[in-house]
Amino acid sequence: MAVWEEILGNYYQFVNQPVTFWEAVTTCQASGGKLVEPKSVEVNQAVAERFSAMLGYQKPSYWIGITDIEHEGEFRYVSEPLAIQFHSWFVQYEPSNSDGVEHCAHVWDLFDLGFWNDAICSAHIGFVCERNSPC
Ligand SMILES: [Ca+2]
Ligand SMILES: [Ca+2]
Repeated sequence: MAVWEEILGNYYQFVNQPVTFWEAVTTCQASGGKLVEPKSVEVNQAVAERFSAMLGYQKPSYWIGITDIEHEGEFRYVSEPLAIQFHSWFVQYEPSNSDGVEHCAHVWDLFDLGFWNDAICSAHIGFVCERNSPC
């Protein structure tokens, strides 16, 4: 796995390999972190910008650790059963729960950098892991 990079006091791994949402969750846990849970506009944008820079300033698509799999429309963090404190849904259009099957959140390269969509959890995209210490 890639090195842990410091951003605003936490540490992140950027993985540009297509996996499902739950594969991303377990891979981050196995490396001692969690799937990234952006809790401020500053962190959300800084993480998106760093991943974009890694990709030569293309926009990335990647899972974030937020799901409404238990109760439709109630988005919670994967790591703790709390309603999300911050969101960056693409305004007025997302979360759409399209076809009734979109329960996993991601940053989508279709949108301006850093905006979120809800997608089907079995889609394959990259992911970002987060933890609060470098090792
Ligand atoms: Ca949903
Ligand atoms: Ca959607």
